[in-house]
Amino acid sequence: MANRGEIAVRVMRAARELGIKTVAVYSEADKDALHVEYADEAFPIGPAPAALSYLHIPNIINAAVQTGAEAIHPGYGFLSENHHFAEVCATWHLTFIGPPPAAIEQMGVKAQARQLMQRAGVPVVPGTEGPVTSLEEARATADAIGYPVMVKASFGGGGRGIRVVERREELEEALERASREAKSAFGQGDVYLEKYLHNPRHIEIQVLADAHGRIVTLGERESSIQRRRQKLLEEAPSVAVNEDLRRRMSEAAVRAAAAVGYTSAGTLEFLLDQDGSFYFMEMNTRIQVEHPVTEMVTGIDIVKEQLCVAAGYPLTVPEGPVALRGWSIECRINAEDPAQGFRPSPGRISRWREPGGPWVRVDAGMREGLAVQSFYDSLLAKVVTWGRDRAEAVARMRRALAEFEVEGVKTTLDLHRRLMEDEDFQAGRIHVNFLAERVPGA
Ligand code: MV4
Repeated sequence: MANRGEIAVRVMRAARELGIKTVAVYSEADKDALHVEYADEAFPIGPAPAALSYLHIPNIINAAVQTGAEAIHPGYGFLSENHHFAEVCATWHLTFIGPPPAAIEQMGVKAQARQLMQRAGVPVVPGTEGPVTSLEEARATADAIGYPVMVKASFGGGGRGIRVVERREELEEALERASREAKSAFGQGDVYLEKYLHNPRHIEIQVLADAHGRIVTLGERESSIQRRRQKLLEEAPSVAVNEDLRRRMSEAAVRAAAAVGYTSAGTLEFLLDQDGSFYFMEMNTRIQVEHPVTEMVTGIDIVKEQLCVAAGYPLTVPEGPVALRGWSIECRINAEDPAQGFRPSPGRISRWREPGGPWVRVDAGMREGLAVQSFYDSLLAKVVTWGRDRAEAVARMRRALAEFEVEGVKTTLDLHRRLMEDEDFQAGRIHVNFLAERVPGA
């Protein structure tokens, strides 16, 4: 398991259910961590900084070779979307539990992915075909689609290298600055144009594909509650998606996966406009943090499917459309201080009491007495609830959040408690700028 925290424990739980032995890797800072304790075996991979441990490919490969591991699960973040790492695993006859390296590479460059999707018949936001080649082309495209337009870095993603251009006279300067920023941030200055969508929703489709040609979709998740492209709360299904829209988005997701010869779990991220149009944003070629809400409404263990597919077995998902039942919500409990612009809040956990009871799942990587490291991302745990409908899932989340006690670090717990009381949230009236409108600095 080439990762740490809650996802490492979660993946090893699936492995254990399948009778697969597990090896945890850990940096010096994580020697007392939960995932180390949970594994059948643990192997040190270096000092605290991620670059010298969880991102250091030779140490990860060495841990696998020394322990006789047959396969590596990358989790999310770290090396999970590094196609070079997937190739190195293959070189060392280690099965990479994820998609083929080529699929990771093709979806990694945003502008290239966009072109690929257009050819696969997946709707993309109207804009330039590929990177902007001249000011004239940019002007012509912007005039055709209408202002405001968005300038995006080809090698960007996750919200970096993006700017909105309200009027024609601002275009030239915006292009120059966006390209300069992209060059310094991503080493590549290519930018492309898109029509700006006002307050869209972030809707994503979970895909599972095996090596025997089968691609299935597991419905949608809505991840609109974000700040600076960091998701905070996700749910499945979405109030904005009906049967017909779900079918059309799922069919587009299958075409996208087929276009890159996808296998394992993957997610197509779309922007859903207020008029019901949807557009490809990016494809995540990894298991996502928010996968549990899909598991709750489908009864499918996505990680177990990944393990089966990686071992060459067909998907165990039954034939036919996957039935969705009830509603599920996930709240990410991060060691951040929303009152201080979500600044990371490291420290020692002096009190940790998780919620429980009917239809409450807590995927945690922390426990009382452990220190929250500033070396890694701030996610401590995910609280996931299921209800027969959205109102019950919200009420259950309200009760679970009230039970959850964390002391020693500031967390997003209170923010989620406030969200459960928010009338617009309760009515499902959410979009990607929802949090920015309510929390200063979000
Ligand atoms: C957009 C958009 C509106 N119109 N593109 C932000 C990160 C990048 N991956 C895509 N993002 C957006 N692209 C067009 N043409 C609004 C956003 C956006 C957003 C998208 C998904 C989730 C959260 C977001 C927060 C702010 C803006």
